[in-house]
Amino acid sequence: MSLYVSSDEIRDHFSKAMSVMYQEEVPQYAALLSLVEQVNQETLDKNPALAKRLTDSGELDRISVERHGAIRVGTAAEIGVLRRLFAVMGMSPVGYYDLSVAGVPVHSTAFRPIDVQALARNPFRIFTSLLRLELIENEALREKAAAILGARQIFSEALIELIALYESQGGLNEQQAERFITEAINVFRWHQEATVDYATYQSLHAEHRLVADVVCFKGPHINHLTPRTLNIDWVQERMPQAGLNPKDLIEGPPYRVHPILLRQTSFKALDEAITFAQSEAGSHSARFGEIEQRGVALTAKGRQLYDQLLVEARAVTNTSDNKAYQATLADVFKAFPDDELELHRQRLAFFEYQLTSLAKSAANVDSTDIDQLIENGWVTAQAQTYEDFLPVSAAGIFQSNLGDNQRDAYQANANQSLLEEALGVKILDEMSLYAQRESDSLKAVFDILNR
Ligand code: OOG
Ligand code: NI
Repeated sequence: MSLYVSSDEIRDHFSKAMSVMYQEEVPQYAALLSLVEQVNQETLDKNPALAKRLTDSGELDRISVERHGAIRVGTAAEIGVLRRLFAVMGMSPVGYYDLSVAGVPVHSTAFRPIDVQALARNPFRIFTSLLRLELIENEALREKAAAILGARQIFSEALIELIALYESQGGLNEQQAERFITEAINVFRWHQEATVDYATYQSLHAEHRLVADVVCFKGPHINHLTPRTLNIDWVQERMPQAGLNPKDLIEGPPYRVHPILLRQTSFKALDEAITFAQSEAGSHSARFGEIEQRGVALTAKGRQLYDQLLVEARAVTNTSDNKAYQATLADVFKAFPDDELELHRQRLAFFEYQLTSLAKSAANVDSTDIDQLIENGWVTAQAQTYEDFLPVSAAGIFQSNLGDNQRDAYQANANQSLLEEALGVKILDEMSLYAQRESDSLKAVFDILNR
C-alpha cells in the first residue's frame, strides 16, 4: 500500500469541502443543490432509458459529486502557484478561453483531471481566469491595481511548504493531505473586508466591476459552484419557487434527446454587505450559483456546426424570454442530427468503442470498417461526455453576473502563450484528449480482432 494519499482522493475531499464551505457562505447555493437533486431524481424516475444509458457509461455514480467552480486571480505569480496547487489534486490546465472579445479583461483555462478513471471518480473542475491589466488603458489605474495586487499574499506559508513537499516527495501522507485541504480551502474563502478604501474600490469598479472584484479583496474567493443536472429546463423553471433569481437565458445548445456539449444557467449574483478600509460600509456583488447539463463531446466538424448554428440563431433573435429563445434555438438546431448513430456516422461527436460479447464469440468478424462493425452489433460506440467549457456561454455567465453596464470588446487578442508563461506549463488541448481516447479504444478493438 502506498504511503501517500492519491491525488483523486485529495481532489474528491477538496471538492466536497469546497461545497460545504460555499453552502455556509451562500445559503442560496444550498437551496440550488436541493432543487437539482430533486429534479435529477424525478428525471431518472420518468426516463428509465436515460437511467440505463447513464449507468452503462458509468456516469450515474459521478453525477451526485460532480461540480465545477470558478475563481479569478490577479497576477501571473498567483496563477503559477495555483497551477502547482491543482497539480497536487491531479488537475491540469485544459483549454484556452479568451474573454476579452466579450468585454471582460481576462483569459482563462480550466483545471481538471484528464484520465478516464480520474474523471469517473470525481471530475471536479475549476474555471480559472487571470486578470489582464495590460488591456486597461488608464495607466495610473493600471499601476495602482498592480501595486495592490503585488502587495497581497493569497497563499499561507504552510500551504506553499506542503505544495513543495508534494513535489519533492511525489505525494502527501494522510496528515499532510488533510492539512493541505484545509489550507487550500482557505485561499478561496470569502472576506467581508475589502483591502482598499471606498474611493479606490470605486475607481477600479468604474473601469470594470471585475477589476474591482479581483483587486480589492484578500484573495480569489470562489465566485460560484455548479452542480450537474439531468434537466436544466426544469431547474430554470423552478428556481423562482425555490427563492432563486435565474438569469434570463439558458446558454448553449437547445434541449435534445441526445444532449451535446454543455447547457448552463445561473442564479444572479447577490449584493453582499462589505466593509472598506477605514470601516466604511458598502456592498459588492460577485457570488452566484450555476447549474450545468452535460452532453457528448463534439469533433472539430461537430463544433463548427454548433458554432455556426448558434450564430444563426442569435442573428434571428435577441429576445430575453427563455421560452421564445429556446424555441428559436430548437428550430435552427434541427440541422444538427439528434441520433447517436447519425452523430457517429457523420463524425460529429467523439465516441469510445468496445467489442461486444457477440463479436468475441463470432468466428467471422472480418470487417475493418468501424461503422460496419457497429451496424453488425460487434462493436458498441459509447458517446464521450464533454468535460470542458464554451467561450460564448462563459461570456454570457460572466455578463449576467457583472451587472447591466456592459462594455464593448477590448482591443484584443487572444494570447495563449502569455497565459502559459504565467502557468509555467503548456495548456492541454481538449480536442486532442477526446480524439486520443477514441483512437485508443479503436486500437484496442482491432488488437483483439486481429489476434
Ligand atoms: C467564470 C464564468 C464562466 C462557466 O461555467 O462557463 C463559467 C466567472 O464568472 O468567473 O464559470
Ligand atoms: Ni461556471
